[in-house]
Amino acid sequence: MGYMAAHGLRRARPVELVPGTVSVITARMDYLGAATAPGWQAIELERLRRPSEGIVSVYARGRDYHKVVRKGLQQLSQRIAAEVGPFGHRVFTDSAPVLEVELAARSGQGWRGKHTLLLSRAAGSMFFLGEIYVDLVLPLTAAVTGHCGRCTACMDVCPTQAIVAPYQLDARRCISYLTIEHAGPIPLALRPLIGNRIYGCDDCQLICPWNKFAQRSALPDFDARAGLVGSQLVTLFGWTEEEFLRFTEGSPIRRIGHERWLRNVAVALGNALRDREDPTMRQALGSRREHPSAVVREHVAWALEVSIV
Ligand code: B12
Ligand code: SF4
Ligand code: SF4
Repeated sequence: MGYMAAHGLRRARPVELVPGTVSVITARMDYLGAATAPGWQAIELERLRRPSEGIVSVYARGRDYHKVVRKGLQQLSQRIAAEVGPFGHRVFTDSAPVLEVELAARSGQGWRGKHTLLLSRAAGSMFFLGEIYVDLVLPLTAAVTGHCGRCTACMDVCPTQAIVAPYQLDARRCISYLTIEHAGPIPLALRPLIGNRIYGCDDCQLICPWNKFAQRSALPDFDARAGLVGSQLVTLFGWTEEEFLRFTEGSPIRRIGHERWLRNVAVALGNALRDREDPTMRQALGSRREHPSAVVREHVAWALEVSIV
């Protein structure tokens, strides 16, 4: 994530990113799939207790949000242009040096929860953020007050204790960082804490009481794809590179590539074996012992070793 330091204060100064920017329109897009069951938080927490199942975090089970949010923001820009005439603008979502949570908080989309994500009374936190930088003078919307109160549930539940203080995250400990952004070996001390989370992590949001108000998306884009929910680790570990690319086409998961995918699933298999001996899992791991990637080989060896103890 070196890009954050590289961009420095440009991240906090919209006009340096897009000259001529006068206002920023912020937006949220809810991403729970339309078919999400009532009581979904408990259902998701239950998955964590099934070590042989691989968990892909909720936001990544459908289509890549970058495309979906950008398209929505472009449509919104066109509608604004139809009302006010042509205007200078650029849309962003997680694609540029933009402090999205801070902008959303300052413009009243919600408040920053202690887990650092944006949280709203009307929609919890299960949404993406996006912005339109515009050269129009717009009336400012006011920030809202926070409603975390004395709650610390997200801090307490975090498996790696990555939320080191309220509103402060040590990304190096966050499972989302470790399984998605981080290249190379996952630190040994953190591997057992990752459990069966193979892409991202939702724990701090699953436990948050405000997420009972999380909204379902009206778009089919965020419907969960077959294979990404409820699959066994052994099946996911068996995907060839070609299958990985096919099953993750148009999904944000594709970005991590097959090697990191195998690394993550190997960690989860090691954790499952630690919970209960299983010849099928051991066999699956064994089949990748000679994988061309040193990172995969090392994680496979760790997974096979750790369980013998
Ligand atoms: C880097 C990043 C990560 C990192 C670090 C996360 C973090 N909390 O910082 C990792 C990989 C860990 C991560 C994980 C996740 N992420 Co992320 N991530 C980002 C990204 C690209 C940048 C965030 C960032 O800048 N962090 C750095 C810190 C320092 O900045 P900050 O916390 O925003 O706020 C500080 C500054 O604003 C500063 N500040 C305030 N005013 C000013 C003024 C000046 C002048 C300066 C210098 C600073 C400053 O003070 C604040 C407090 O320290 C954003 C998209 C974006 N471009 O913003 C998505 C984003 C935050 N992530 C998102 C999501 C969904 C997730 C996950 C839930 C995914 C998952 N399920 O696995 C997890 C949640 C983990 C968590 N509890 O945060 C969404 C959040 C939506 C929401 N409801 O808030 C975003 C907004 C992407 C999007 N477009 O929707 N993410
Ligand atoms: S996403 Fe997971 S690891 Fe990261 S802060 Fe939240 S609970 Fe902790
Ligand atoms: S779990 Fe509690 S402290 Fe954390 S964001 Fe939600 S309300 Fe705030």
